[in-house]
Amino acid sequence: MSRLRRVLVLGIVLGCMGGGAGAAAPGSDPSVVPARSAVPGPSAVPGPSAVPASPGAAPSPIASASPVVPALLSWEVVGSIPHDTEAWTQGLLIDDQGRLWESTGIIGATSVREVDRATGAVLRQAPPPGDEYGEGLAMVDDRLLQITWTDGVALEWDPETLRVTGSHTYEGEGWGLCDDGARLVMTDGSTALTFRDRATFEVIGSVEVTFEGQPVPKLNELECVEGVVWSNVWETPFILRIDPGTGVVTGILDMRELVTHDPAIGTRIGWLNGIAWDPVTRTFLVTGKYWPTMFAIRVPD
Ligand SMILES: [Ca+2]
Repeated sequence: MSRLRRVLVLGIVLGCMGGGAGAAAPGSDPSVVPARSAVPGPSAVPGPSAVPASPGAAPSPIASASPVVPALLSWEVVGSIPHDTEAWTQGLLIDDQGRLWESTGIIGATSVREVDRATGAVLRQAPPPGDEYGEGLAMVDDRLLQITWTDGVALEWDPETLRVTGSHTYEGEGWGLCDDGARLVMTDGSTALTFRDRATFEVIGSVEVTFEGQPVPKLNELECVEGVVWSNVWETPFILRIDPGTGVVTGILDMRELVTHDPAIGTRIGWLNGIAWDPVTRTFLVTGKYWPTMFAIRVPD
């Protein structure tokens, strides 16, 4: 295994398991601060320093079978727009009318908002009906569906009025959500992609996601693109390309360069979250929690 591949494997499979989803920033009070609002410093970003000097010191991430080796995907920045640095980004999508939608989290700061694709300005936004903690967002036909972290409710929003018009309940946590046109794909902080009925939100299946044979925890914001699922991984600067039929990670976008691209990124938090696919330009729009910038990214086929 090359040095770079070892960095990525450790970062994805091992490094991101180290802090725990409930790890709070030093000095913070986890009883007060929501666990996922913890703000780790930039030094926590997995990097070359995470590689043990001695190869023998590293736990072997290789499974006994012959796992698929994910491709290290190339990417380039082809544009950027400002991003609201008060937005704890949980969901990002571009609908079939070309509108950009974002879901933000944190109790009291949760919203569903339409964002101007040219300027990054928030055009419209609305809070949830209660103190829900917003998470992933999907456009299902003519409604926006926003899941919540531990509230056990998926809110249905009318995108024209930005009013909540219905809801579904579910067991467990809600993290990321996308609609592949036939079913919803959801994450809950575990290693699973859960598939749900688009109309009833009932569970219709699931698959465990593996990176070189190892389960990947903390799968986060999602994007369904042409039969493939792209996923952020909480507390990492990586995006995974997942085959939803097998759960196998087939590719990885190493976006550490983006985290350090703008000095403002990382002053509050460096973690990447938010992926929106634009089928017209065939580019992704990506950002992070509290990031000052959204980047348009082209990933060659
Ligand atoms: Ca998305």
